[in-house]
Amino acid sequence: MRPSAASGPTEAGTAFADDVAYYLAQTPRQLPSRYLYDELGSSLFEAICRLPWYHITRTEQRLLHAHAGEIFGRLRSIASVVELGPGSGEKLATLMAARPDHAVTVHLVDVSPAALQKAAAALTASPSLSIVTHQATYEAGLAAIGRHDPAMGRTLVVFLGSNIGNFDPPGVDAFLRSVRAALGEGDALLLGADLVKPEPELLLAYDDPLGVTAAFNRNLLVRVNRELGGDFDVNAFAHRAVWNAQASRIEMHLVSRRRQRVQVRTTGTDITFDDGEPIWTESSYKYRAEDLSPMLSRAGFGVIGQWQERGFALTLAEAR
Ligand code: AVJ
Repeated sequence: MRPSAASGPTEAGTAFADDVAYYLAQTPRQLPSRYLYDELGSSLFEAICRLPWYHITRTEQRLLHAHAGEIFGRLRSIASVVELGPGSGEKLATLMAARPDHAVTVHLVDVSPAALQKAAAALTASPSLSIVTHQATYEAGLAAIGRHDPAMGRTLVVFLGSNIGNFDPPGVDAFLRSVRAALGEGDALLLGADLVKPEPELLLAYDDPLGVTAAFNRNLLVRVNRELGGDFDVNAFAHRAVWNAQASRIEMHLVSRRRQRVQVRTTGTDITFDDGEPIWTESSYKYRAEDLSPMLSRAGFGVIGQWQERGFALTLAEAR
């Protein structure tokens, strides 16, 4: 079936400008990680997923392949699957290979049109799936799906790749509650979460020897220059990944290599960076497997299955 678009962008361009103006003026200076995924950024992220030092994607793919049948077996009559942030669509394709025989509607929710297109294309190979794309934030997408298809039967929300790691702890609670609020009792959530592991392993995954993650990070400045008329000297900012053990997160920064002035025309930004001053571009939280169940139950979910491999956990939880 052809994918159809149920919702479009809402002033995406001005949101970017507003966020850049706001977050660059904070102490410490920041840029939100959701803007890493323009077309080039999405391609660079896909390259990251193939790096020998970045295990999340492959490990999760193996877990999905091995346990998809069991996952559907533990859920009764799933009529809709909603994936938040589908990326390339490969993970969902693996999961859906084990789907029940009856018709299933797949909703893909992502802010990136490039990602939606790719994911929809990866799933069109399965002729019995109806695919609906929603170019929207997770929350707006979930709300739209509720309105779009009120009598859709049981729903499985899929949130994979440790995308949850981008939320800070209060954000996780708010996010999981909003997912729960969009669901009814007996609906479910499949969550992929990367686990705490030795620091050298974590650092290699976020500062790889090929420099792909560095390119992914610095592309944010390329995007600001292109879309907002910025004059960032991209070579004058270095990629840095640090493990913040206390907060249990990897942080990505772009560190100014010298004292320098940067202007962004559209946002009226005019700032001077000190030598060594960072822009904080991403947090990637890592979990302990035993923390996931309490985190889910605070939001109204009960864990009904968990599968682990190589420092990664796939958790299936039911709305209660
Ligand atoms: C897509 C947010 C799960 O945090 O591992 C990869 C993004 N950043 N390398 C992650 C990312 C740097 C990724 N997530």
